[in-house]
Amino acid sequence: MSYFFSEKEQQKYLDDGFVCRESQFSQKEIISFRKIFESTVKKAHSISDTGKEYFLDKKRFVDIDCLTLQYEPEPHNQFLKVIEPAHSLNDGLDEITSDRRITDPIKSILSTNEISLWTDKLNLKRPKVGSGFGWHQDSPYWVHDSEDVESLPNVYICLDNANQSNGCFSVIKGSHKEGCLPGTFDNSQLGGFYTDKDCFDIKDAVDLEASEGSLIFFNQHIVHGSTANHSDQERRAYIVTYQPKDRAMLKSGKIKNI
Ligand SMILES: O=C(O)CCC(=O)C(=O)O
Repeated sequence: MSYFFSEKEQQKYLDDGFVCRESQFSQKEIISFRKIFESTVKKAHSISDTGKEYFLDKKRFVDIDCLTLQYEPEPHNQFLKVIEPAHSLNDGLDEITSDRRITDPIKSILSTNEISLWTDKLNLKRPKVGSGFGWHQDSPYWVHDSEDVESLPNVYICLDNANQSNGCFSVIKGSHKEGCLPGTFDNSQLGGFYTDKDCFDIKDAVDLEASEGSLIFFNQHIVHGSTANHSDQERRAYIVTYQPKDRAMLKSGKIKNI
């Protein structure tokens, strides 16, 4: 069985900057993924005290070697928001990052049969406390570390049903075509990483409501974000970014061929 993009999907990815494939994993697989996700979160909490804590725009971060833990803003700053790179805490994630339902479409996007990992993150967005992600592109975060920012496609793996009330993933359709866009200038520390609102049309926003086990493949230049989780439902996601084989990963500089 192979899962490469059809010509239609390939064209949609080029035109829109994203492709969604609904319900790619069984209920049994989703339950197993969630167990891996939660055991990774537990591990992150257990080592958090050993790291170096710092604050950017009042947001709390902890670095432990190559790992970065990002916490929710106050008053919820004991809740984790993002763990990156997550695989460094749990080998169980390798089962997911090497699954052909994920890697075949990535190979279609990169037009190569051999790929490696760039980075991977667990986004927790817990019920009632999970904050949103402002409109941004990933490429400006990576452009100084990657020699080839054009070759860093992402996949967003839905671990829960995602809709507007729990803060589903949203994209600005077609915004990937402009490459790296200017950031905002608001004198904050992280403002430069949020995309200047004059550089895209909010009318092109698409809320990607998707069921658990769905996969959203998206371009590293697409403007994306999501709102807070106001519901009592989980909205967990695992986002993995790939590149052609034999290339160093973002944080560790090591190579992890898939
Ligand atoms: O999890 C989300 O809804 C958005 C995540 C995101 O924008 C990111 O990790 O770059």
